[in-house]
Amino acid sequence: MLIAQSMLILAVLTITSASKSESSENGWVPFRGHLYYLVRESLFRADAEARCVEMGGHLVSIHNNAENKFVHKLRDRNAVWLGLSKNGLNDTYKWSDGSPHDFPIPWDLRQPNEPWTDCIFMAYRANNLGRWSDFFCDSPDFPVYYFPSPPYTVCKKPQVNNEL
Ligand SMILES: [Ca+2]
Repeated sequence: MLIAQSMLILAVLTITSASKSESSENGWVPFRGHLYYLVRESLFRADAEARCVEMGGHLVSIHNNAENKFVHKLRDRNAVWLGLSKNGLNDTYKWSDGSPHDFPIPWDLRQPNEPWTDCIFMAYRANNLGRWSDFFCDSPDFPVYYFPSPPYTVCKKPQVNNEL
């Protein structure tokens, strides 16, 4: 009985220390070699990228389904800017951090629907599974269902060992 109790306590301690190591104290959250930060402030796209650069990173880039799921969870149901943008009508997308555009865009329902807009974000919806939408980069008139408006921001930077 005593052994069983000791093992239970050990298990609880192990779980506690594991979950603590997954979130760094300065608000950056690690995932597979990078750190991510949810900036809870409504910003136009250019200001959002500038904020991420100030913090040593860029707007988040996403390269596979696992990373998209992670960012979707981190954003906590807020609309958030992604680092992907398009150059006018030529349909050439690029990430602000310079990484390759190697992940097929998981468009939300009825997206993309504004070919004259250049910026990409995850819209607020409880059930959209982290799919993406296009919209103007600097419109003060985001529809209310894109709450918050303009969106919050997810920044990303490489994880360096001495930062955790
Ligand atoms: Ca759209």
